[in-house]
Amino acid sequence: TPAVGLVEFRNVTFGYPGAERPVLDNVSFTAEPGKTTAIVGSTGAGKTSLINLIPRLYDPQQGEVLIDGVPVSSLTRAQVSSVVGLVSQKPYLFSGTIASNLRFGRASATDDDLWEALRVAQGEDFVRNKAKGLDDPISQGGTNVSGGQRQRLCIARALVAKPRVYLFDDSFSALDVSTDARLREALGEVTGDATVIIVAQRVSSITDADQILVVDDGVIVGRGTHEELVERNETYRQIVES
Ligand code: DGT
Ligand code: MG
Repeated sequence: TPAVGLVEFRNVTFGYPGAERPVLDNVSFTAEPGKTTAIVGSTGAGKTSLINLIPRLYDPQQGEVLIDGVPVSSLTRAQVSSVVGLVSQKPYLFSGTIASNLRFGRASATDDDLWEALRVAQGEDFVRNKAKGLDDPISQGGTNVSGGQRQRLCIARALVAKPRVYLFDDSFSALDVSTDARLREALGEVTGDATVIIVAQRVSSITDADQILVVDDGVIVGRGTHEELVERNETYRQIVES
């Protein structure tokens, strides 16, 4: 059955193996299809740890992460990956070509699909300027393209896979403000009824999110819209002002 992509955390507590204290403490929230959930918080707050639990990079010690009511712990990583597209904070490209990197996980994608994903990810121009276009070589780790280009290729890769759940971990930080704004607008048009979860350093890029979760030291200390949080959440106000 095709997944809808409703993501739910139920009282999730998680600590890294061998660490003394958990990095996430009793986290509960729901991220709905067709909506954007943003996660903000200072460095080390636990944002990456939180979203990495969704594709099962780690499993929580307590509580449950569910997709469409099914605990992800009952699914294989491959099954979760067919529903969830993670653009990680350290975007990774492997040795090959631009096309092979973009097709990772969806070998059947056509060149048109790749160009469409690049258009949305604001990577179309720089790929067109490459001597071999989509067939231009990428070195191991993507060291022959810039950090911002790496980010855009990894965003495009996620778009090519057309997941039900998009996870963007600080994926727009290397983009200038106007590119960020254009990308977010194009993204809104193509993600449609998928579930979008965005970890953001730059609050200005997520003020229009349907729901914002404020994470501090592994705990959700606030949730609401930008307007609501500015009004009543001190931690959020500090992040906005910083
Ligand atoms: P950021 O990306 O700098 O804004 O920070 P967050 O909010 O993404 O924080 P996160 O989840 O990377 O780290 C939360 C805490 O967990 C922090 O004290 C560092 C620790 N931590 C992160 N990754 C690992 C890991 O792989 N192993 C261990 N033992 N600790 C980790
Ligand atoms: Mg992080």
